[in-house]
Amino acid sequence: MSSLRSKFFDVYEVLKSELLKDPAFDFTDESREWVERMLDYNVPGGKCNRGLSVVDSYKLLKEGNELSEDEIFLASALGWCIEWLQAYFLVLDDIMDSSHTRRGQPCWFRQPKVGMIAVNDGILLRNHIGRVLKKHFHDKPYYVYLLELFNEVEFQTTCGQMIDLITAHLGQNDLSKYSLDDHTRIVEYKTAYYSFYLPVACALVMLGENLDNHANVRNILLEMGIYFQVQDDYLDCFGDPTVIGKIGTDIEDFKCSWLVVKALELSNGEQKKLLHENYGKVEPACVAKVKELYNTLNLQDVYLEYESKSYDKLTREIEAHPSKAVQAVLKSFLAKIYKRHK
Ligand code: GPP
Ligand code: MG
Ligand code: MG
Ligand code: MG
Repeated sequence: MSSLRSKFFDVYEVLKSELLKDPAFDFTDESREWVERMLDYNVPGGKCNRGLSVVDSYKLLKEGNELSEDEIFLASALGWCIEWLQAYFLVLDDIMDSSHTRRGQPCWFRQPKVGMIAVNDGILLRNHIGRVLKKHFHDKPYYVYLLELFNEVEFQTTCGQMIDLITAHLGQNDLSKYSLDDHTRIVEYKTAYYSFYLPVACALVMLGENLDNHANVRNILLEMGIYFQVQDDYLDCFGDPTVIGKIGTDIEDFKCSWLVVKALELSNGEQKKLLHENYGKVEPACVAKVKELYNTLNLQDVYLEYESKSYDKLTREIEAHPSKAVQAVLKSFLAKIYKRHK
């Protein structure tokens, strides 16, 4: 696996240099240098779980057959398309969430001389995906299915992001309106499709599979994605910023986070009043009061229980799948995120 990993990272350099050769950047060295710096800053610095999962899943689905160099390259290139998609979402999400840091460095839009140019950089990152797919997959019989898949998943994520953002308005009107159903709908769309379904769907498409025949796999991956975003919401408040690489902003941003939904469920009248008065405010004293209430309500224990229950349920569902190869794909994905701290 480790050589697959190092080959995966080599493919980043190949794709980057192809994209930088675009005639659009022939006019000025500054433009090419800008794009290179923007890519290096935003694309490869994360855990690359999504991208690597395309290669891992493809290999597991091939059930022990050695992968050719060509297959490794193509699966890696698809994995990088997901990492490009993720970079595009994160650059824009950090602006929308007024975040400060990402992957242990300032958010791209907070870099001197970047600012709102980051919006255009986000669009450029998205456009790069189509160019990579065209260059490396144009002659494949499954090319059109890949395009449809990336388009559909981008649409789902954008809808999830919209609901995430406008639900904050609902909470501003009346915080007690936040429910677990709202939360689940938001996170299925904004996170689960692109982070969990997409990598496995890419591997299946490359193998010539019809995705309509894999609804069961999709549903398990979506459930895993919901669990992953609950972890993200938890780490936003209780994670160590030096480990997760970002400073949480969910309380300040009035987000319909899993933690506030649980807090509302467990609060008495007085505690609800405290939440109503302090949630969604940027003042550090208000944020501290919300965090103090989360501690009083023992949300850390509530989360630990949720985590082990979700793990057991997902494991049972995975083990009920008829294919051992598919089980291996899903289990390897679950193992990557179970009890994560970053
Ligand atoms: C994660 O939400 C969801 C995304 C990054 C998708 C963004 C989609 C767009 C169309 C821009 P989050 O805000 O909780 O993530 P993080 O905690 O990493 O900021
Ligand atoms: Mg965010
Ligand atoms: Mg967000
Ligand atoms: Mg978050």
